[in-house]
Amino acid sequence: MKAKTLRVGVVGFGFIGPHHLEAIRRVPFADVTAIATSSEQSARRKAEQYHVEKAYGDWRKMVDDPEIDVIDIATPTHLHAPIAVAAAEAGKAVIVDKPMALTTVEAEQMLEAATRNAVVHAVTFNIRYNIMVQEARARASSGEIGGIRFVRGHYLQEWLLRNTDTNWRIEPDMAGPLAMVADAGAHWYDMVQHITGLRIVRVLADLSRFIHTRFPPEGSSASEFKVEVPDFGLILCELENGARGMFATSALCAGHKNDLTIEVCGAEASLEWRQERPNELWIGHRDQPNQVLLKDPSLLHPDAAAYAALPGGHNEAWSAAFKSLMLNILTFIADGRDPSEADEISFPTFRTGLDVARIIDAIVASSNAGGQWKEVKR
Ligand code: SOE
Repeated sequence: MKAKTLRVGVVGFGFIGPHHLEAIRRVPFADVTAIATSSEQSARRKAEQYHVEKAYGDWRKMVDDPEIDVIDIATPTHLHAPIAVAAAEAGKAVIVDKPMALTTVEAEQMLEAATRNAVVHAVTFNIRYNIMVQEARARASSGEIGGIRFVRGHYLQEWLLRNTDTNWRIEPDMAGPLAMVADAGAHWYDMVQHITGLRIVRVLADLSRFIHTRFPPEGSSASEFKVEVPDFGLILCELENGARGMFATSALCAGHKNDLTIEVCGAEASLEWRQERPNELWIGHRDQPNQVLLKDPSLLHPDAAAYAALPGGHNEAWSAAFKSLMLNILTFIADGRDPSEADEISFPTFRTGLDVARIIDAIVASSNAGGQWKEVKR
């Protein structure tokens, strides 16, 4: 029986904040007891809607609240660093949505503050914890697919298809200079490294833009604006064992709702996972028919089956993955574990977030150099 209920304060309650709250509330020994948004009024309204005890119009007051144990940051990326550093200085565990920060410098500051204050720190690379992604990781890391030679994939969506589509994610001062290449790409770069156990060591980027001016929809208070970020990113990469990778990302692809795909090709077999078919894992063979493994804990590697709460045929996907990640993080905090003992596998810490930020930096450098191979500086 955990000693007491972990009291979590969530900062930011737009798209992802409510999903953080839901995942946290599925952990039996935790609760969201406070939320902070950009105004007292909106915080109160959302706190009432989600039955949250406390509402803050200023996140600093929530960070200073002695009755909050964990600060969970679900704001746009530009606010991650100041909130995370303040929370660490206040001695509170810190959970940050991905990508961790706008820049590597910010990420280093966040890791330094968390380390110096000896607080648990985590980044919600949630997609990793889909059960069949964990099956892919178990098979790749066990060596059963052979040495990794090639990874490929994409993260394609459609919500920026029209020139009237806008969102904070394409505003450089809120989401950085790469938009989807960093925002959605962060998931893929992390998953390559998580599944294969191999680091991305260099990249070559070709970034392009197709919509140069966006016109917010009728009635919007926003005015038309010149787009400064890429609409499309093509990334080649090399892994530390010499394997090669190929990634494409855009939110201008009609029909792709939330299409992250990753394939790992080994010397013996291939594995492919698609987020839009999350309970399946495709297994490619040379000397036997290919397989599509449907999530069934009785057929999975124990490390993957451990993430399944339901038997075969009962779909578990995006929300279940987020719950699994929050359970791993909050269990580690509730058990009073030493933050330096976090293994990066059961949950990604700021060390993983910083590593992905360094990959993104190398992509920026490659693009700025007109598409030259650039090393990931570690
Ligand atoms: C990007 O469009 C995005 O919103 C990511 O930021 C989220 O992490 C992903 O879950 C859905 O797509």
